Amino acid sequence: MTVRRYQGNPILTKKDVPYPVETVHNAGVTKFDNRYVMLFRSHLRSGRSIIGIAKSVDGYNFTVGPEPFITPAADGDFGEYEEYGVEDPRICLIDGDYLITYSAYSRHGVRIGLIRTRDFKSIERVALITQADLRNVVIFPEKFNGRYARLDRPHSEISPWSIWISYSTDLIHWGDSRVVMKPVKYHWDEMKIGPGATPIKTNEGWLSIYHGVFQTMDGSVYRLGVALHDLKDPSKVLGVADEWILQPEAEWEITGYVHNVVFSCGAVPEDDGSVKIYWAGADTVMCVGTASIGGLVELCLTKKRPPM
Ligand code: BMA
Repeated sequence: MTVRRYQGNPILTKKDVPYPVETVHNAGVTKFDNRYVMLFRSHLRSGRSIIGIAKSVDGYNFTVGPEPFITPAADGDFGEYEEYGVEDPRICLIDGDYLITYSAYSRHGVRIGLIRTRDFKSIERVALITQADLRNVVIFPEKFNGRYARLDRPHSEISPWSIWISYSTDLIHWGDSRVVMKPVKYHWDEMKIGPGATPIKTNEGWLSIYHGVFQTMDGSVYRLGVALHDLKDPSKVLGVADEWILQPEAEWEITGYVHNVVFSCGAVPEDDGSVKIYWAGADTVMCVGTASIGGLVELCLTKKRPPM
């Protein structure tokens, strides 16, 4: 088995949240101050989303903070573009700053906001870093020739839901974009793909955990897969594993708010060569499992499907 599910799943549900929410899902996770920090999305009864915070010593048992961590801004540009809610945070630690990318929803569409924190107490809204109809942005935790790099996921009818790379010198203005990976026809990820967790550095390359979607008579099935990007030039994809690494199987993955979904926004590499992968089951609860980083890299390099 590629990913070993934790026996105590689900690890976080709405019952663990001390304010009224309907779901706990799509969480970014990182380590800060000897703790695991999880930023998780919750649906309110209005149908709009906010982001909460939970902390853990072991990465499995989390305690939720008393207040939400990110709620839509009240005014200004952020207020206008977050009117319908904030969703799906990813966390990147770079040069001592924790960068949080999240989906900002409004009547103008969905775009990505960037928040910076150093202490997970106060936050600074840096910029809205994409135009509308672009989601799933993960920033690499290192710069390349002085530039930040990110994987993002624009969509067009001609080239649906593909993964692109973009660069920036200031985290605000992004460009030099190019497509790096596309869904493959009649394959588990044939309908959509999108970046999931912040890429993980390995000796062989940057390991990227992404989601892929397959359309069935019973709706979409969301699964997780892995790809490996070149260490020095992350626009180069060295391999994409042909097989998924995780699919909806547990009861809380196959039923819930949106059935048949496993969706990841975060993974934490450990010193022993394993990685804790966090995913939401059915857009309703948070789960965790472990995998061998070396094993995932090997899958990308030895059992490949073409990147495009
Ligand atoms: C995607 C996004 C995610 C969600 C997933 C499964 O398009 O909306 O936030 O988890 O669908 O419903």
